[in-house]
Amino acid sequence: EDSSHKYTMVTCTAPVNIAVIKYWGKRDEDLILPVNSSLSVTLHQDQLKTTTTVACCRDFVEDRLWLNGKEEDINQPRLQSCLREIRRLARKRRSDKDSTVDVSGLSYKVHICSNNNFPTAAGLASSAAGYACLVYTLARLFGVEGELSCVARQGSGSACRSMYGGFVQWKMGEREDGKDSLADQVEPETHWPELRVLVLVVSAERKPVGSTSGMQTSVETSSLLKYRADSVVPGRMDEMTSAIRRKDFAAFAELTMKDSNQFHATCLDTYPPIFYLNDVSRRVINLVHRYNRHYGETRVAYTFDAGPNAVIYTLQDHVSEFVQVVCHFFPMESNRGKFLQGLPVASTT
Ligand code: 2P0
Repeated sequence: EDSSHKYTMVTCTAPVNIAVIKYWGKRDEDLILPVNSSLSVTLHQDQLKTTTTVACCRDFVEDRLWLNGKEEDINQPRLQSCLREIRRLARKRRSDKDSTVDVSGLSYKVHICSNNNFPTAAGLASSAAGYACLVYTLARLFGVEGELSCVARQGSGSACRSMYGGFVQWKMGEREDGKDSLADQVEPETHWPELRVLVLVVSAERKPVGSTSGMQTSVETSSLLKYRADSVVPGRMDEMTSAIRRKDFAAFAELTMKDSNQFHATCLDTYPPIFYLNDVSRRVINLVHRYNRHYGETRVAYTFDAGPNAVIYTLQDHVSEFVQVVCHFFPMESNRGKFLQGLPVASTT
């Protein structure tokens, strides 16, 4: 039998995470070190996710990558960082363990195939799930275990948070080498089973200003961003952690909305300004506040990332009513019966 054609293949999935305390701004562009800590909720595995298959084979002549079926440039620096880091950890582990172990497989080239079940680059955290999945899958293929959020972070900042389920914080860290800029779980996915996430797809188009260049301009030009990072986020991280631990929805929701609003305010304070929200986004914001005011309590929260799509946090009991309200105020044909694997998705364009 010709053994040269043998290949090893691993497939993994990683879910999207939606930040409730936003990451915006880096203090180190290469290592991807943030100017503030952030906190997010990782969605359930079978909702918005990336699926990645990595194969390695002695016959492969170069590393290659396909994203949603289309071949992409493998020489992107962040992709190279992740590949290099995982291979380095794999070598280290094998040489620590048993120097006689065959390490030839480590020099094999890999073919990576990655698919999202949601629109890429529409502000739906596709790079977070993508890099988390890539790093995790490569680690499985090469037999690497342990702390990997540090590697995922070097692919995309928000990716480090998708390495864990449930409620996850990314601690900004203090070190220059980034070794303490890691994600860790605040509470597991089982902690707050009534919590629900709704994604209102306002637009599935690519965003005009990418997160990486957007936050770079914000760091350079926005004094509000500096104020936010130094004086607002540290307190909010503590308050948010406490609200989550207590399962205090009103406190969680209010902090989430305020932090989203401050993030978009820093975008507006950036020069030239960055606009991620559109008229539909703003109508959703008003609708949420009117809905909460109607009940005299905070039942629903919105949050927006680097795009116009609204992410809604609410509790199980209020999902169907709020979906009805959204469908009433956004009466589009495409809204009807459009559910993404149990996750209600209201498409408004
Ligand atoms: C977040 N966002 O905390 C924030 C809120 C967008 C708005 O993390 O340059 O794609 O790859 O580190 O992680 C988007 O930024 O940026 C992001 P890079 P990333 O989810």
